[in-house]
Amino acid sequence: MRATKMIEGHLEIEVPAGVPAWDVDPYDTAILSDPTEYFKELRSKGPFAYLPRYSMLACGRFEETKEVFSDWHRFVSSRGVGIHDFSLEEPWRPPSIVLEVDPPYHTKTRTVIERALSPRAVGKLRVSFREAADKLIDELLEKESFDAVSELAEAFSTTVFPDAVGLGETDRRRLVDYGELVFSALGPDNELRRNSMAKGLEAGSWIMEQCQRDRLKPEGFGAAIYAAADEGEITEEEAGMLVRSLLSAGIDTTVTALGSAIWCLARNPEQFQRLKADPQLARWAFEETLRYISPVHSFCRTADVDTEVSGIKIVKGTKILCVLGAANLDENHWPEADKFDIERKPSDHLALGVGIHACVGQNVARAEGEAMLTAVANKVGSIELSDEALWRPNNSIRTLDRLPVRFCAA
Ligand code: OVV
Repeated sequence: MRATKMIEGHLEIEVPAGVPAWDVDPYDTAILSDPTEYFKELRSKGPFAYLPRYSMLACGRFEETKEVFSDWHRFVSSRGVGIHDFSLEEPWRPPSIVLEVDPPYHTKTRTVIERALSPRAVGKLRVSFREAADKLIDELLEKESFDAVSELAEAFSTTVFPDAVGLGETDRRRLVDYGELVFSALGPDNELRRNSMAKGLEAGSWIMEQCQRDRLKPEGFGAAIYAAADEGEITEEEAGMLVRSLLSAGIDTTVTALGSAIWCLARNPEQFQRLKADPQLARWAFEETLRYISPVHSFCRTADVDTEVSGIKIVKGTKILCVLGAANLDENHWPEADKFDIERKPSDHLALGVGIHACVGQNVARAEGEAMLTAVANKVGSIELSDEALWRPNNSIRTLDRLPVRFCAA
C-alpha cells in the first residue's frame, strides 16, 4: 500500500497518465488579478493539467469543463466545491445545504429555493429594479467622477437584493465581506483566505441573525422559503440555511458582474454606442460580460468514482479545479473569444454553471444586470475611465476593487 498524504484538505494523487504537470499557482495574487495569460496557458496544456503544488487537476477548455460540471454523479459537490475535501476535513462553516450536497437531498432544497426565485417572483421586481437603477444613475451623473465598484455596483446590489430577500436592514460592508469570505474560503490556506476570514467572520454572525424568520419581512424570497417550512417541506432550520445561501451567493457575484459590465463598456466605447442605439441589447451586454469576465472564475468538483474524461483516467477522490473563466474564453468554442461583443448573444457560457447546480439566482442576477445596463444605456452618453481600474484578488471570484469613471450625460 502506498502511503497517503493530505494537501490543502484533500488526498494527494498521482499524476494521471497523459496529463502534463504544470508548476503554476492559480491562487497567486498576480494571476488572480490578471488571469488572461494563465487561462490561455491552461487551455494549451490539453484537457487537464496536473498542479503539483496542490496535487489536483485543472481544466480550462470548454468541452471538459462542461463535462465535469454537468455530471453530478461522477463529479460530486458534497465533498466541497473548493480545494478541501469535506469527506476528509471539517469545513470552516456548516456546509451549504444546496451548493455542497448531492441528490437526492439536493433536489429537495433546490426545489424550495427555485420556487422562491421563480421567473414569476422575479418578474414582480423588475419595475422596482428599474426605478432604483434610474435613480442611482441620475445621482451619479451629477458627480464629476466616481468609483463604479462602491458607488454603482455595490450600492445597487446591496440595496435591491437584500430588499428582495426581505431583510429588515442592509449592511453593505458586512454583506460584501461575508460573500468575499465564502468565495475565498474555497481556496487554499493562503493570505487571501486568511485575510478574508479576519474580515468576514464577524459579518458571519450578523448574516446568521438576518436569516431568522422573525427578521424577515412577510414579502420576499426569505418569506417564500419559510413558507416551505410551514408546509413541512423543509425544517425551520433548513429554511434559515437556505436564506444563508441567498446571502452567501447573491451579493458579491452581482457586484462583480455589474462592475465588470461597466469596465467592459468603458473600454469598448463602440460597444457602448451600439448598446445606446438599441437598449434592448442590455440583457445581452450583461450576458457577454458574464462570458468575458466570468464572476466565478473557478469552482472545484471531486471525482467520487474512478472515471475517464477525454481519454484521461481520473481516480476517485481527485479534486478538479474547473476554470470557468478560461472555458468561457476558449477559442475553440467562441470565435474571436477575446473580443467583447454585445451582439454575440452567448447562450451557453459556463459563468452560471451548467447542470443541477447551475446558479439558482440567475433570474435575479439577470434582472439586476438588465435594469442597470438599461438605465446606463438610456441616460449616459459616454463612459470614461478617470483613473486606473484595480482588481481585488479572490480565490474564486474575479472582481474589481476600484473602477474610477466619469459618466457624461446623454
Ligand atoms: C459561494 C456560494 C455560491 C453558491 C451558493 C452558496 C455559496 C451557498 O452558500 O449556498
